[in-house]
Amino acid sequence: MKIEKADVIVTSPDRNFVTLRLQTDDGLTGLGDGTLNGRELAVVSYLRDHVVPLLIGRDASRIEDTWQFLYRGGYWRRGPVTMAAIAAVDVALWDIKGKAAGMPLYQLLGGACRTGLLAYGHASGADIAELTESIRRHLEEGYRAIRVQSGVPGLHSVYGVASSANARTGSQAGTDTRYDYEPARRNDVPVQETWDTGAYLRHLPSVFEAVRAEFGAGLPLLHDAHHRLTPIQAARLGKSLEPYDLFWLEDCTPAENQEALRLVRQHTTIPLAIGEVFNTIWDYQVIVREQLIDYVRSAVTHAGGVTHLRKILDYAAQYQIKSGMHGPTDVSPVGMAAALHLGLAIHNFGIQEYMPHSERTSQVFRQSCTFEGGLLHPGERPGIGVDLDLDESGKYPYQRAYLPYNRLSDGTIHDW
Ligand code: GCO
Ligand code: MG
Repeated sequence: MKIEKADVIVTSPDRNFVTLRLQTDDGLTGLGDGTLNGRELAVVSYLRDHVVPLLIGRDASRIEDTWQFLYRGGYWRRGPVTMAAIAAVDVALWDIKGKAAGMPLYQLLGGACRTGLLAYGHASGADIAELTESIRRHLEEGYRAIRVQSGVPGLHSVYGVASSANARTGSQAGTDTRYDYEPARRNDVPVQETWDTGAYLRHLPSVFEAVRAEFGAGLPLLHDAHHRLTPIQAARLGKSLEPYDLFWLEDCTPAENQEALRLVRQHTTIPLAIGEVFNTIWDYQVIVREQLIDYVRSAVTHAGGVTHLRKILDYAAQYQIKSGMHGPTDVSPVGMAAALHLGLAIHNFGIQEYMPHSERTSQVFRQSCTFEGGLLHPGERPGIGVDLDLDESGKYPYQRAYLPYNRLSDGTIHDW
């Protein structure tokens, strides 16, 4: 089973996706996601110029060996571009192995540990009334856990609050009013936004107070602070949200300083989720060993594929830390499918972020996953269960798109 052909496909059905398609001499194909939002073409070049030439002729069944070859053999380790490229190869090889075995990937990983994966959806609102409406719609669609992001008085736009009112409250994938939660307006040059941490910290507890009053004590609620806080600010936020019993507080500080979380932990019992921008097990070394987090946020796509993320999650399992894989629409349907297979097979699954892809995206990537009763399932097709329609993908050329960035009122650039 030798790799005979490797194509890197860039398509933009509403947003950019980078997909590696491997083909073996016995006619099997495998897909892997290497999408890195806003830096997509760096992964394309890494794959096309430096990885694809090494793949041709390799034994497609040797997944671990190929992973080690690309990671150790490349000299330059880690980093989002490298690890997204390795992830694309890894997932494509798992897809091929599943097809060769005639089994869905989760069976190769040990079989299902549960019937489906609890998913959280993204509610948001410029104010409490809009937010309430958005949460209600998500509940109607079957979500059993909800991420809550709110506008802040005095700030024009806030990360995580969908940019159009339609998108915030009209939901349902596949309709024009689809909730494209993309937290921020993507643009061919980064849009500048204004940020005020004090206003945010003062406002947020009242949002959760209102949501709990409306929806009761039992609904799992999550929140993403998107790396904006200092350790002591994060500690304060955690304490002030404790009465509202959050499922997690995500990315409270820019966590490349892993030690910052010691300080946060000293002050609050709020569960912490970290790691969507991490890409290797080394990024988790301190925070897992010292039990400074409760959920691992890495996506298969950004953390070296199924092979590497499984190792991170097995390490985390020793400390009762669970998965909370990143799943915004910038993870492609291929990356999402891989995540669902992994989530089904590991014991320490926690929750899965879920934001349905657009109708156009789903025409390019034919998916077999289902979302029923609040639970995701990857389906039973051999491999990861996603097909790429090459004719459709060819209709949507790459479009440069950047996330926005923040400045404080005095002009200082702030963390994302
Ligand atoms: C999330 C993330 C995303 C990121 C986006 C950046 O928790 O879903 O924070 O919204 O901002 O994936 O590419
Ligand atoms: Mg996040």
